[in-house]
Order: sequence, then C-alpha cells, then structure tokens
Amino acid sequence: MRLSRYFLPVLKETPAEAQIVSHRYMLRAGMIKQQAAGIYSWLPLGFKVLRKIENIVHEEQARAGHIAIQMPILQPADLWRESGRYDDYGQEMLRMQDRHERDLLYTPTAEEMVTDIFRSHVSSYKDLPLTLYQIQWKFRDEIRPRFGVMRGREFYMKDGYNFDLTKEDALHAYNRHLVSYLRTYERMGLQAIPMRADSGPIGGDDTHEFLVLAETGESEVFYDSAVTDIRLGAREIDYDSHEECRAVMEEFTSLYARTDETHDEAAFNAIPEDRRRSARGIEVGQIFYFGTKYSEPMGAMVQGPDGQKVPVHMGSHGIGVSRLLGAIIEASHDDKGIIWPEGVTPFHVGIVNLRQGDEATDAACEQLYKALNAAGLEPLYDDTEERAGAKFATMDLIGLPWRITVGPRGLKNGVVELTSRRTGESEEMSLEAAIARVQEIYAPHMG
Ligand code: P5A
Repeated sequence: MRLSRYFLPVLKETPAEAQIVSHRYMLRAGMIKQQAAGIYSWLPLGFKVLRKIENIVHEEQARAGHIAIQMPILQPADLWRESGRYDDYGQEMLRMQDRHERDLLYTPTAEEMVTDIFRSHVSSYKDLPLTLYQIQWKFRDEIRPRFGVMRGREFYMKDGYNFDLTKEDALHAYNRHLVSYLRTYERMGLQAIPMRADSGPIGGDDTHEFLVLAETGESEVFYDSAVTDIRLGAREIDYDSHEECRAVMEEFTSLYARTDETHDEAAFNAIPEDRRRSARGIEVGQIFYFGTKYSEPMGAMVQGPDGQKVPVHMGSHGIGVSRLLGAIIEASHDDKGIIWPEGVTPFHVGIVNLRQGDEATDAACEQLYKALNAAGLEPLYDDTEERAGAKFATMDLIGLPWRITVGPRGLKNGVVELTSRRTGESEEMSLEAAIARVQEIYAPHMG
C-alpha cells in the first residue's frame, strides 16, 4: 500500500476522552472512530489488525478440529425464553420488536441458538463430538462502556460451543480449548494466563478466564509468579488425545492463579511469599463447562450406544477478538506509539522515502516496494511529501515492527537502513539483503 493512496487519518493531538494508552493510540493512529458510547467504526488500519487477529483465531480453531458457522446478530426472544435467560439476562440485553411486534434481541452470546441448531439436526451419539464456533458481533448494553474497544457495547467475539455424549468427553473439549487458546494468544505475541474464575450469566462450575497482565486491566488477579514462566512454544499437541490435552491443562493451571471472584486467601498464603503476586489483568477469553444447563430445558438429546436418549454435555468458549487489539497495545507500546508483534501487524514493513522526487531514491523505493509485494509481504510505502521527521513519527505511532529507510546518501554507498521498532536498532545493508532479512523475519508468520 502507498500511503499517498491510503486512508490513515492520524491525529496530532491526544484525544481528551481516552484514559488508557491503547485507546489513545488507536484513536491517534486512525484505527477506530467512536460513533456512540461503546460503538465504533473500524477504519482501515484498525480493520486490518482485526482481520489478522480473526485469521489467527480461525486457523487455530481449524487446527483443533472446530467447525465454523455464522449465526444471526438478531435473535428471536422465544429461544431465550426456553432456557430461562430472557428474563435473567437483565439490562445488558438489548431488546427490540419488529413491525409485527415480535420480540427480538441483539445477541450478547449464542448458547441458545447453537443449541437450537444442534437439536434440529443431530440425534445420535455417532455424530459426536462436535464443536461449532463463529466469529460474530455481539452487543451488551454495558453500564459503563470505556477504554475504547476494551469494554465496548458492540464488540467482536469468537464464540464456540461443544456437544459431547459424556461429561468426560466434554471436559476433554474444555482442556482442548484451553490448549488451543494458549497457542492462539502466543501467536499474537501475548502471554494470557488461564485463571480460575466465576461463571456469571453463562453458568456452570468449571471456568477459566485468560488474562493478560496490565496495569490498566479491569480485573484484579492473584497468582503464583511461577505461572508466568510457562509457555506452550512450538510443542505440537495432539488435540484428539485426552491425556495430552489434560497434561497441558494441568501444567498451566495447577499453580495458583485466580481472579478476585474466586480468590482464596488461605490457599494464596500457602505460596512462598516471594512468589505471591496481586496485579491487574485484561480478560481476553473465557472457557466454560456447564453440562446440560441448556441441552436439558431445550431438549438437545442424542441416542446413546445403549439406545437411551440423553441430553448432551456442553460448554462454551469465548475470545474477545476486538478487545485483543487493546490488550496487545497495552502489552506492547512505548511513548512514541504502538509496537505490533509480527503475528498481527497491519503491514509487515514500512518504507520511508527520505527524498520524494529524487530520481534514484524514488526508483529504489519502487524496486523495494515491488519486491516485497512479490514476496507475499505487505509493505506500507510512505511516498508522501512530508518531511522525514513527520514520516518517522507516523511510522512509530502506527507501530510497524520493521522500517526500511531509503535516502540519497545511503544509496550512494549502495545501502538502505533496516530499523527495528522494538529495539530502535538500525543496520545498513544492500536493498537485496534488506528484502531477504524481512522475508526471513516473517517466514514463521506466513500461512
Ligand atoms: C463464551 C462464548 C461468553 O459469552 N458464551 C459464548 C461465553 N463468555 S464471556 O466471557 O462473557 O465473553 C467472552 C469474551 O468476550 C470478551 N468481552 C468483551 N469484549 C469487549 N467488550 C465487552 N463489553 C466484552 N464483554 C466480553 C472478553 O474477552 C470475554 O472473555
């Protein structure tokens, strides 16, 4: 993309309404525009990152054997009357009527609808296990929408639902989700720690939230500092293996890590004092096992191997896709702007032309731009007439992890400059070498 043809409405001033750094940078970098309290338009740069995050989620869901569907945003109230949640959900649910005065609602989650799909089409245990998921807009009329996309009213969520014959199988689905979520967050350059939590309006006894530690997080958390040393890394886990998934689940959850709702002072004090931590965190996901809470009242039954009809065991699992942009920025920025991890960056590399209009410099930039595109990478080429200082400031603000600077002086010596946004370190090299280096850096992140 050439910056002269892009739509990147960066702001010079810091917007007064933004209280936390991720919200400030998302507004300043022209990623989002607020349209009403907690409701945003996604401008090109923000939308690009949203799509990158969404793609990682899809890829990791496919790897775990989960199947994508898409359910409507507006749902009939009657389904929710069957489960009893239409009355229970309270003011967070946005309710409306169509012209025939039929009650509708804007989906805050979709346990009821997916259970309806299941009961209409599945009647035998032979079709299990089954996990369906979607990535879809949700609406919750939050009493205090704030911090930009962190606590929106309209927000983008991955929501998945497993259907299993037995509790044991459903707990395997729970563990499998835990493992696949760990991999999902790590690919985004994030450490998200699973913590014992409270199930709230979704229900059930078993639930973990995934928390990214950050001072601006809304959740209060307590944990054993040793949990922050564990990573999934490049390990290949067999998602069909109950044992392998359980082993990872135990590795990540046997140490003390809880949100304030489930905090247990006595158990916490049993941790060696120098490892006890209380901190704040951003909840970027949550997984639930709730057994037959929905399948029983809604009649989602299958015939078991013995011919008996039984309600299926279920759980649901959510990732805050739009919230993740905020969480990633909270975890990765400096005083100049965002620092995107390679896995989610909107463009792979920025090209800064220091002397727009100079024949040799323009030609070198064009060559670089074309070669990077041909290599399957997405460069953002600043081909505007701005002065160098302003170009650098914009690149730093929007946070592309790598920048190639091209100017007449370097070109005389046959070099361009490759700069890391994270470390600020620059290295001079030939144009070809810069292309090769950028390709090498992104190789682990390409499809
Ligand atoms: C699991 C999927 C559920 O709704 N039902 C289907 C279950 N879980 S949840 O924890 O309530 O939400 C899942 C994740 O969505 C994000 N989230 C939000 N993001 C932005 N703004 C909000 N107002 C908001 N509410 C929830 C969180 O990341 C949460 O973990």
